[in-house]
Amino acid sequence: MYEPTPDDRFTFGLWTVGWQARDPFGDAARAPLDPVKSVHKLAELGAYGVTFHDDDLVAVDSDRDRAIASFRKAVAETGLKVPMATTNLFTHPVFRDGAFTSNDRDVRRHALRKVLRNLDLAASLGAQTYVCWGGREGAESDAAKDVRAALGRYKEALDLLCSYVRERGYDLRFAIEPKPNEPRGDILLPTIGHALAFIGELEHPEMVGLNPEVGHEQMAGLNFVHGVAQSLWHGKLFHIDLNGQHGPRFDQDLVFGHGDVLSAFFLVDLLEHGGYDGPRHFDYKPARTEDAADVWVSAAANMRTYLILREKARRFRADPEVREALRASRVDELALPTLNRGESLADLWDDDFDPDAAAARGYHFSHLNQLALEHLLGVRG
Ligand code: DIG
Ligand code: MN
Ligand code: MN
Repeated sequence: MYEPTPDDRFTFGLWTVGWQARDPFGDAARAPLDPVKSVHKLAELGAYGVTFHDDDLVAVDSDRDRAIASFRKAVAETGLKVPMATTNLFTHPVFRDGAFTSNDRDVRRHALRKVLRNLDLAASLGAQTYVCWGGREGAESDAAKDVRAALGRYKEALDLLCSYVRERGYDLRFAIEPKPNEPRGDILLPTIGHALAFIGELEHPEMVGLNPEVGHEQMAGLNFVHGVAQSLWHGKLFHIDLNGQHGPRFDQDLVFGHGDVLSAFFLVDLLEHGGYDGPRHFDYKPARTEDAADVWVSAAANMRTYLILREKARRFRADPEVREALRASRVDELALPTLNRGESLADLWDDDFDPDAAAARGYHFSHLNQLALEHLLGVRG
């Protein structure tokens, strides 16, 4: 019942299963993983597609043409899609003060060249979304970065990249991925809200949306489901990074559902019933404790957990007692405009409203939330 198929549209970044578990306190715990092997293993597990940074595919100093040819061959053999691509603008020390917003103009020009080159490859592989995670765009001290100028450079970069895609006629849209901190002390465009405001200032805002990541909003102590709902409300949920996180701390990139599982349940409920038809993309890290074989156990766990939560959300929505509880909590009434059709503000004064009587009306949310929890815990539905 919970066996993934390509119809479920699960995708993985090459950098996830390929993570060698190197961290600030320890050397690599796993050997490098050939992208070709990842493509075949993910296909075996039932994935729909694979995504990549330029450097995941073409390791520095490797034979670019050969690496790309073997990746194309593996993707063709397995039938995996490549819905998204992105650029590594964070590993090489040249980006230590950022890429698009480095104080060093030569670095900013180098970053643009690196993205332009990978946009061509992404388009040739059929990608439709190009993610921009500005992990190094930020600062550790306020004196070091003129944030207004940095945002100007960020806008300049996105505007140039959008005009390049338009000139080339690529079927590509950009998705900004917010994150509050790590690796920089403070990253620019730290949350969904900041990124949405920024997009509104661009030359081609219709070409730029969001790639929110579960753990990144939760690192900032924010409600990820609310952030995704607002992204949907703006029509800006172009892509999504699914993983797990235990609240405000370092970026854990846990298997999906292995952090705040109640939030994961409501996230799946929103994605499945809220109008998002994009890939269900996992951007997670197999724990450093896992050996090479268990990397695939963790990859499968992401998809299985999503499918289990999808079925629980379906049963939650179909449960007559839940439907009655939603009505009792007047959740559906929020969809009613506050003014009736044809009414004007003057009509407001005709209300016969007793604030004390209204204040006495309960909302019955405890019962509703307990029903959700019981569906999640498997004692209902
Ligand atoms: C980290 O959450 C970032 C990078 O892995 C990548 O640039 C992006 C793509 O999903 N997520
Ligand atoms: Mn992350
Ligand atoms: Mn991510």
